[in-house]
Amino acid sequence: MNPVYYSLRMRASRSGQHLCGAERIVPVHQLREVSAELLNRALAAQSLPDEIHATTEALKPEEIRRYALPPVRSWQVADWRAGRRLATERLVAAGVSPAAVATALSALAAGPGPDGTVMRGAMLVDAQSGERLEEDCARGVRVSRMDLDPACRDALLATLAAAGLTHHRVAEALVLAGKVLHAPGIVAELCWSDDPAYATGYVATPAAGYQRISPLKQVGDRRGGRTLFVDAGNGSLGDFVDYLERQPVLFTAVGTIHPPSLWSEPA
Ligand code: WAQ
Ligand code: MG
Repeated sequence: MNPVYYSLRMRASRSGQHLCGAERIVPVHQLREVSAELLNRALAAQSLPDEIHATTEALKPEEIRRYALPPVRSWQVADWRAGRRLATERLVAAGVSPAAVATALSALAAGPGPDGTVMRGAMLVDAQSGERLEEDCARGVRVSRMDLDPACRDALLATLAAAGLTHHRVAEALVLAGKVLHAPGIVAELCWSDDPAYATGYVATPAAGYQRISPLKQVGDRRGGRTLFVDAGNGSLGDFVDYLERQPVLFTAVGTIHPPSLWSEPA
Protein backbone atom coordinates (compact mmCIF):
# COMPACT_ATOMS: atom_id res chain seq x y z
CA MET A 1 0.00 0.00 0.00
CA ASN A 2 1.17 3.52 -0.71
CA PRO A 3 2.08 5.44 2.46
CA VAL A 4 -0.07 8.43 3.43
CA TYR A 5 1.87 11.65 3.24
CA TYR A 6 0.99 15.02 4.73
CA SER A 7 1.56 18.42 3.20
CA LEU A 8 2.97 20.87 5.79
CA ARG A 9 2.87 24.54 4.90
CA MET A 10 4.06 27.45 7.02
CA ARG A 11 4.21 31.19 6.49
CA ALA A 12 5.09 33.88 8.98
CA SER A 13 4.51 37.63 8.86
CA ARG A 14 4.88 40.76 10.97
CA SER A 15 2.55 43.75 10.61
CA GLY A 16 1.20 42.15 7.45
CA GLN A 17 4.69 41.87 5.91
CA HIS A 18 5.80 38.41 4.74
CA LEU A 19 8.84 37.12 6.67
CA CYS A 20 9.32 33.51 5.60
CA GLY A 21 7.55 30.34 4.57
CA ALA A 22 8.22 26.69 3.90
CA GLU A 23 6.65 23.71 2.14
CA ARG A 24 7.22 20.08 3.11
CA ILE A 25 5.65 16.68 2.42
CA VAL A 26 6.28 14.08 5.14
CA PRO A 27 5.04 10.70 6.40
CA VAL A 28 2.89 10.67 9.55
CA HIS A 29 5.74 9.64 11.88
CA GLN A 30 7.66 12.82 10.97
CA LEU A 31 4.80 15.28 11.46
CA ARG A 32 5.80 16.32 14.99
CA GLU A 33 9.47 16.77 14.23
CA VAL A 34 9.05 18.64 10.94
CA SER A 35 6.22 20.84 12.30
CA ALA A 36 8.59 21.89 15.09
CA GLU A 37 11.34 22.56 12.52
CA LEU A 38 9.03 24.86 10.56
CA LEU A 39 7.94 26.67 13.73
CA ASN A 40 11.59 27.15 14.71
CA ARG A 41 12.28 28.58 11.30
CA ALA A 42 9.42 31.08 11.68
CA LEU A 43 10.77 32.10 15.08
CA ALA A 44 14.26 32.59 13.62
CA ALA A 45 13.04 35.00 10.88
CA GLN A 46 14.58 38.49 10.45
CA SER A 47 12.10 39.83 13.01
CA LEU A 48 9.74 38.08 15.43
CA PRO A 49 6.51 37.13 13.59
CA ASP A 50 3.17 38.33 14.95
CA GLU A 51 1.32 35.76 12.82
CA ILE A 52 2.35 32.23 11.89
CA HIS A 53 0.06 30.19 9.66
CA ALA A 54 0.66 26.46 9.62
CA THR A 55 -1.42 23.95 7.67
CA THR A 56 -1.23 20.17 7.83
CA GLU A 57 -3.20 18.17 5.32
CA ALA A 58 -3.19 14.52 4.25
CA LEU A 59 -2.55 13.95 0.53
CA LYS A 60 -4.22 11.27 -1.55
CA PRO A 61 -1.39 8.89 -2.54
CA GLU A 62 -2.79 8.43 -6.06
CA GLU A 63 -2.69 12.20 -6.70
CA ILE A 64 1.05 12.56 -6.07
CA ARG A 65 3.23 12.99 -9.17
CA ARG A 66 6.89 12.02 -9.10
CA TYR A 67 9.57 13.74 -11.16
CA ALA A 68 13.36 14.08 -11.35
CA LEU A 69 14.93 17.41 -10.40
CA PRO A 70 16.21 19.59 -13.27
CA PRO A 71 19.92 19.77 -14.19
CA VAL A 72 21.92 22.37 -12.25
CA ARG A 73 24.39 24.92 -13.64
CA SER A 74 26.23 27.51 -11.52
CA TRP A 75 27.71 30.73 -12.89
CA GLN A 76 30.01 33.10 -11.02
CA VAL A 77 29.78 36.67 -12.32
CA ALA A 78 31.74 39.89 -11.55
CA ASP A 79 28.93 41.64 -9.67
CA TRP A 80 25.13 41.76 -9.39
CA ARG A 81 24.80 43.99 -12.45
CA ALA A 82 26.62 41.40 -14.55
CA GLY A 83 24.41 38.77 -12.87
CA ARG A 84 21.29 40.54 -14.08
CA ARG A 85 22.73 40.82 -17.59
CA LEU A 86 23.37 37.06 -17.58
CA ALA A 87 19.85 36.44 -16.23
CA THR A 88 18.46 38.60 -19.04
CA GLU A 89 20.43 36.66 -21.65
CA ARG A 90 19.21 33.29 -20.27
CA LEU A 91 15.58 34.45 -20.07
CA VAL A 92 15.57 35.85 -23.61
CA ALA A 93 17.15 32.59 -24.86
CA ALA A 94 14.19 30.76 -23.27
CA GLY A 95 11.66 32.88 -25.17
CA VAL A 96 10.88 35.69 -22.71
CA SER A 97 10.61 39.05 -24.46
CA PRO A 98 13.16 41.74 -23.44
CA ALA A 99 10.23 43.91 -22.30
CA ALA A 100 8.92 41.18 -20.00
CA VAL A 101 12.43 40.65 -18.56
CA ALA A 102 12.71 44.39 -17.90
CA THR A 103 9.32 44.47 -16.11
CA ALA A 104 10.33 41.58 -13.87
CA LEU A 105 13.82 42.87 -13.05
CA SER A 106 12.58 46.32 -12.13
CA ALA A 107 9.70 44.96 -10.04
CA LEU A 108 11.96 42.55 -8.12
CA ALA A 109 14.59 45.26 -7.63
CA ALA A 110 12.00 47.72 -6.29
CA GLY A 111 10.21 45.13 -4.11
CA PRO A 112 7.39 43.51 -6.12
CA GLY A 113 4.61 43.93 -3.51
CA PRO A 114 2.61 47.09 -2.75
CA ASP A 115 4.87 50.01 -1.66
CA GLY A 116 8.06 48.10 -2.40
CA THR A 117 7.30 45.25 0.00
CA VAL A 118 8.23 41.59 -0.37
CA MET A 119 5.45 39.36 -1.72
CA ARG A 120 4.33 36.14 -0.07
CA GLY A 121 4.36 34.31 -3.39
CA ALA A 122 5.48 34.78 -6.97
CA MET A 123 4.63 37.43 -9.58
CA LEU A 124 3.06 36.07 -12.78
CA VAL A 125 4.26 37.85 -15.88
CA ASP A 126 3.09 37.36 -19.46
CA ALA A 127 6.28 36.21 -21.22
CA GLN A 128 5.48 38.28 -24.32
CA SER A 129 3.71 41.48 -23.21
CA GLY A 130 5.34 41.76 -19.77
CA GLU A 131 1.92 42.36 -18.22
CA ARG A 132 1.57 41.29 -14.56
CA LEU A 133 -1.18 38.69 -14.29
CA GLU A 134 -1.44 37.75 -10.61
CA GLU A 135 -4.75 38.67 -8.99
CA ASP A 136 -3.29 39.87 -5.71
CA CYS A 137 0.03 41.74 -5.86
CA ALA A 138 0.74 41.23 -2.15
CA ARG A 139 0.12 37.48 -2.15
CA GLY A 140 1.09 36.46 -5.66
CA VAL A 141 1.02 32.72 -6.34
CA ARG A 142 2.46 30.42 -3.69
CA VAL A 143 3.96 27.27 -5.16
CA SER A 144 2.93 24.57 -2.72
CA ARG A 145 2.73 20.84 -2.05
CA MET A 146 6.19 19.79 -3.25
CA ASP A 147 9.26 18.23 -1.62
CA LEU A 148 12.00 15.67 -2.05
CA ASP A 149 10.46 12.19 -1.85
CA PRO A 150 10.67 11.14 1.82
CA ALA A 151 11.74 7.67 0.63
CA CYS A 152 15.01 9.07 -0.79
CA ARG A 153 15.32 12.53 0.80
CA ASP A 154 18.56 11.81 2.67
CA ALA A 155 20.22 10.28 -0.38
CA LEU A 156 19.23 13.23 -2.60
CA LEU A 157 20.48 15.77 -0.03
CA ALA A 158 23.76 13.81 0.22
CA THR A 159 24.16 13.90 -3.58
CA LEU A 160 23.61 17.67 -3.62
CA ALA A 161 26.03 18.14 -0.72
CA ALA A 162 28.70 16.02 -2.45
CA ALA A 163 28.46 18.47 -5.38
CA GLY A 164 28.99 21.42 -3.01
CA LEU A 165 25.30 22.34 -2.79
CA THR A 166 24.92 22.29 0.99
CA HIS A 167 22.75 25.32 1.81
CA HIS A 168 19.14 24.44 2.62
CA ARG A 169 18.07 27.28 0.28
CA VAL A 170 19.51 25.39 -2.72
CA ALA A 171 17.52 22.19 -2.14
CA GLU A 172 14.36 24.17 -1.43
CA ALA A 173 14.68 26.42 -4.46
CA LEU A 174 15.57 23.45 -6.68
CA VAL A 175 12.41 21.64 -5.55
CA LEU A 176 10.27 24.73 -6.13
CA ALA A 177 11.79 25.36 -9.57
CA GLY A 178 11.51 21.66 -10.38
CA LYS A 179 7.76 21.82 -9.78
CA VAL A 180 7.41 25.12 -11.67
CA LEU A 181 9.19 23.69 -14.75
CA HIS A 182 6.45 21.05 -15.13
CA ALA A 183 3.65 23.64 -15.12
CA PRO A 184 1.59 23.80 -18.34
CA GLY A 185 2.53 27.04 -20.12
CA ILE A 186 5.65 27.90 -18.07
CA VAL A 187 8.36 29.71 -20.07
CA ALA A 188 10.87 30.53 -17.29
CA GLU A 189 11.34 31.48 -13.65
CA LEU A 190 13.54 34.22 -12.19
CA CYS A 191 14.32 34.36 -8.46
CA TRP A 192 16.49 35.91 -5.84
CA SER A 193 16.05 35.70 -2.06
CA ASP A 194 14.80 38.44 0.25
CA ASP A 195 17.50 37.35 2.73
CA PRO A 196 19.95 40.30 2.80
CA ALA A 197 22.86 37.88 3.28
CA TYR A 198 22.00 35.54 0.36
CA ALA A 199 22.98 36.98 -3.02
CA THR A 200 22.79 33.90 -5.29
CA GLY A 201 19.68 33.72 -7.45
CA TYR A 202 18.62 31.68 -10.44
CA VAL A 203 16.89 31.47 -13.78
CA ALA A 204 15.07 28.19 -14.45
CA THR A 205 13.89 27.12 -17.89
CA PRO A 206 12.46 23.85 -19.24
CA ALA A 207 15.33 23.41 -21.74
CA ALA A 208 18.34 24.50 -19.64
CA GLY A 209 17.16 23.63 -16.10
CA TYR A 210 18.17 25.37 -12.88
CA GLN A 211 20.80 28.02 -13.62
CA ARG A 212 22.33 29.55 -10.49
CA ILE A 213 23.83 33.03 -10.78
CA SER A 214 26.18 34.45 -8.09
CA PRO A 215 25.57 37.23 -7.32
CA LEU A 216 22.20 38.33 -8.63
CA LYS A 217 21.73 41.01 -5.98
CA GLN A 218 23.76 43.23 -3.67
CA VAL A 219 24.52 41.80 -0.21
CA GLY A 220 22.47 43.77 2.35
CA ASP A 221 19.46 44.22 0.06
CA ARG A 222 16.25 43.03 1.78
CA ARG A 223 14.24 42.91 -1.42
CA GLY A 224 13.72 39.71 -3.36
CA GLY A 225 11.07 37.60 -4.97
CA ARG A 226 10.08 35.31 -7.77
CA THR A 227 8.71 35.85 -11.24
CA LEU A 228 7.00 33.11 -13.23
CA PHE A 229 6.92 33.93 -16.94
CA VAL A 230 3.94 32.29 -18.55
CA ASP A 231 2.78 31.78 -22.12
CA ALA A 232 -0.67 33.23 -21.47
CA GLY A 233 -1.93 32.17 -24.90
CA ASN A 234 -1.22 28.49 -24.15
CA GLY A 235 -3.94 26.98 -21.93
CA SER A 236 -5.75 28.62 -19.07
CA LEU A 237 -4.11 30.70 -16.37
CA GLY A 238 -6.51 29.06 -13.91
CA ASP A 239 -5.06 25.59 -14.67
CA PHE A 240 -1.51 26.98 -14.39
CA VAL A 241 -2.15 28.47 -10.93
CA ASP A 242 -4.10 25.43 -9.79
CA TYR A 243 -1.20 23.11 -10.68
CA LEU A 244 1.29 25.35 -8.86
CA GLU A 245 -0.78 25.71 -5.70
CA ARG A 246 -2.46 22.32 -5.44
CA GLN A 247 -0.80 19.48 -7.36
CA PRO A 248 1.37 17.39 -4.98
CA VAL A 249 4.81 16.67 -6.50
CA LEU A 250 7.71 14.64 -5.07
CA PHE A 251 11.22 14.47 -6.49
CA THR A 252 12.86 11.07 -6.63
CA ALA A 253 16.18 11.83 -8.41
CA VAL A 254 18.63 14.66 -8.96
CA GLY A 255 19.58 15.81 -12.46
CA THR A 256 23.08 16.34 -13.83
CA ILE A 257 25.02 18.77 -11.64
CA HIS A 258 27.52 20.70 -13.76
CA PRO A 259 30.69 22.11 -12.13
CA PRO A 260 30.55 25.88 -11.47
CA SER A 261 31.98 28.17 -14.13
CA LEU A 262 32.88 31.83 -14.58
CA TRP A 263 30.75 33.92 -16.92
CA SER A 264 32.54 36.61 -18.80
CA GLU A 265 30.43 39.05 -20.71
CA PRO A 266 30.51 39.10 -24.48
CA ALA A 267 32.67 42.06 -25.54
N1 WAQ B 1 5.90 30.14 -3.93
C1 WAQ B 1 6.04 31.29 -4.59
N2 WAQ B 1 6.88 32.26 -4.23
C2 WAQ B 1 7.63 32.05 -3.14
C3 WAQ B 1 7.56 30.85 -2.40
C4 WAQ B 1 6.63 29.87 -2.82
N3 WAQ B 1 6.49 28.72 -2.19
N4 WAQ B 1 8.44 30.94 -1.37
C5 WAQ B 1 9.03 32.14 -1.48
N5 WAQ B 1 8.54 32.82 -2.53
C6 WAQ B 1 8.90 34.17 -3.01
C7 WAQ B 1 8.62 35.21 -1.94
O1 WAQ B 1 8.26 36.41 -2.59
C8 WAQ B 1 9.96 35.40 -1.28
O2 WAQ B 1 10.11 36.71 -0.81
C9 WAQ B 1 10.91 35.14 -2.44
O3 WAQ B 1 10.28 34.18 -3.25
C10 WAQ B 1 12.26 34.64 -2.02
O4 WAQ B 1 12.08 33.50 -1.19
O5 WAQ B 1 20.73 27.84 -5.67
O6 WAQ B 1 15.94 31.47 -0.70
O7 WAQ B 1 12.88 31.70 0.30
O8 WAQ B 1 21.83 29.01 -4.20
O9 WAQ B 1 14.05 33.99 0.33
C11 WAQ B 1 17.69 30.96 -4.62
C12 WAQ B 1 19.09 30.47 -4.88
C13 WAQ B 1 17.34 31.20 -3.15
C14 WAQ B 1 19.42 29.19 -4.18
C15 WAQ B 1 15.94 31.70 -3.09
O10 WAQ B 1 14.19 32.47 -1.72
C16 WAQ B 1 20.75 28.63 -4.72
C17 WAQ B 1 15.39 31.86 -1.71
P1 WAQ B 1 13.34 32.91 -0.44
MG1 MG C 1 13.10 34.51 2.43
